[in-house]
Amino acid sequence: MPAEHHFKTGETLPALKPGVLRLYSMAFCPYAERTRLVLAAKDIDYELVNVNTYKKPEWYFDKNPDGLVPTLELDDKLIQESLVTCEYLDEAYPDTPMYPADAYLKARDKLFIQRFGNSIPAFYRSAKEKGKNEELRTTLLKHMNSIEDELQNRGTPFFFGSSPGMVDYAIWPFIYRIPSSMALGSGGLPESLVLLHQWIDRMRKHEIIAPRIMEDEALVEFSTHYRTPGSRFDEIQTKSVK
Ligand SMILES: N[C@@H](CCC(=O)N[C@@H](CS)C(=O)NCC(=O)O)C(=O)O
Repeated sequence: MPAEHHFKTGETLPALKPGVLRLYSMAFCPYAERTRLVLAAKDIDYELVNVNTYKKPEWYFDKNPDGLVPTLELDDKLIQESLVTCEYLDEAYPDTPMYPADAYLKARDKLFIQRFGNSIPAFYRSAKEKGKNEELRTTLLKHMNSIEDELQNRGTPFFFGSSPGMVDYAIWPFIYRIPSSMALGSGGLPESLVLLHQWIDRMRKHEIIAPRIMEDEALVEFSTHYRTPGSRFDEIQTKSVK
């Protein structure tokens, strides 16, 4: 995919087309990637509008008062927060379900995603220190160990079973950024997390994931310049597809 345009301060909001689902995203955002993956897995047609999250267009706060991506828009409906957008899509487009039908198993999946979410601040903080903060690294490793245990308990190729589901898509964008972000230092994920490594290999090869993986070089280039006047939203060529 060529470099993507990101709307920034001063640029006009593109007109919304009636009945067409729109996703406000940002090419390098792992949260928005959750929504993009669920859209792809469910083969839902949508219009992609990327937002420059460093120099946000004024109109974006009408779409999301927190100014965060992702946001979904359909006619007069606006849905924010990555996990809420994913759940909305799962209910509004019930083909290719992302959760088990059983209410208890579904609750278990949601709890797992919620607990994973607790590790995200440690992920970002550890990445900022290139994995050199031992306490953060230990916290993050504890979360990775609990993922390994969950894979062991489930005994399935993906968390959802024989194909990826909500748990897989919700955690993947963060897991595959571990090496490029250096959140676990230069050693990365310990080899002892055998099932997690196997899951990563399976995910990398999966038809929905494979064409949408953001290359490490692109992620590193983006994060090196993010939140600086030299932010590179529109300049980085990526191979990933919508
Ligand atoms: N809890 C939000 C977090 C989304 C988020 O932090 N997105 C980042 C981009 S990766 C963002 O929009 N940052 C803009 C800002 O912090 O102002 C969600 O799950 O959607």
